[in-house]
Amino acid sequence: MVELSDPVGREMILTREQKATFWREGFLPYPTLLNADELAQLQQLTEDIAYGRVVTRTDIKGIPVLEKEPSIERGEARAANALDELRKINFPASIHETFLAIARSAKIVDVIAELFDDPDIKLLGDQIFMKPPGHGSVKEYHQDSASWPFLIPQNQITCWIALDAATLENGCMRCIPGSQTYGLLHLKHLPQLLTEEMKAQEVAVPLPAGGCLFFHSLNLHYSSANTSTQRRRAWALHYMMAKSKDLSAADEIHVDYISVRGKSYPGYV
Ligand SMILES: O=C(O)CCC(=O)C(=O)O
Repeated sequence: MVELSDPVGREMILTREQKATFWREGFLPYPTLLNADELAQLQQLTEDIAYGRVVTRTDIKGIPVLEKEPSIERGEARAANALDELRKINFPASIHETFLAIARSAKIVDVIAELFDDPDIKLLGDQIFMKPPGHGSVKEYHQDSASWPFLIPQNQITCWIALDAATLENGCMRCIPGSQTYGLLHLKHLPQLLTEEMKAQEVAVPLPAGGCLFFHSLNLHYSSANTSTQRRRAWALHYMMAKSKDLSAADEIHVDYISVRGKSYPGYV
């Protein structure tokens, strides 16, 4: 159902129910985002980057663009190919124009603007979690805001796009509904919070390739190790309102923020 009451007077993409679900649960599955061409292009690009056919920078502000799986790095696992050695490709939108074009596309940023009720949006960073078959490692429970404690308000939204089908076996996302209302938690307090009772509330979000999950930066989420034979790549794009403040100190490195919709404001990000 299409709603007609967007603040800027255009048709809304999300239903009122979807928007309410996002703010109540802290996440919203959105099973069709990329079309087959976009998906094929992005899958190919991850291969081209891994095999060195597309030459990228080795780092951005000292943060490496390519990160290997720890077990590969330690020589404890062997990957069948260069693609499946990788744990992450950092900052795709800052290293390749195809990623940047999709990061800026209306089909994503209009949804983000609707969720924020704000037309002015910036990309604060992005990464591809590669989760290779067999040795793709766990991503422990965390809140994304813990990586950006210098941003105020702590109100960011990630669009997590499945570049392969994400299943229970290969490490789909798992979220704790409502946990975005807890505020920013210290990592050392998570073991006390994450009791069996709490973990029983976890919602697994399998997605088809090309689908996405929008989630709030304070929502607790997790992905298991990939114990299957199927690769699970996913591109996480982190967005914020252009009227956010950046209090980062010199040792808090981040990429240059990219305006993806609407205006920028002096004194803000
Ligand atoms: O893709 C994953 O396995 C983890 C993603 C994640 O934790 C994030 O995007 O914050």
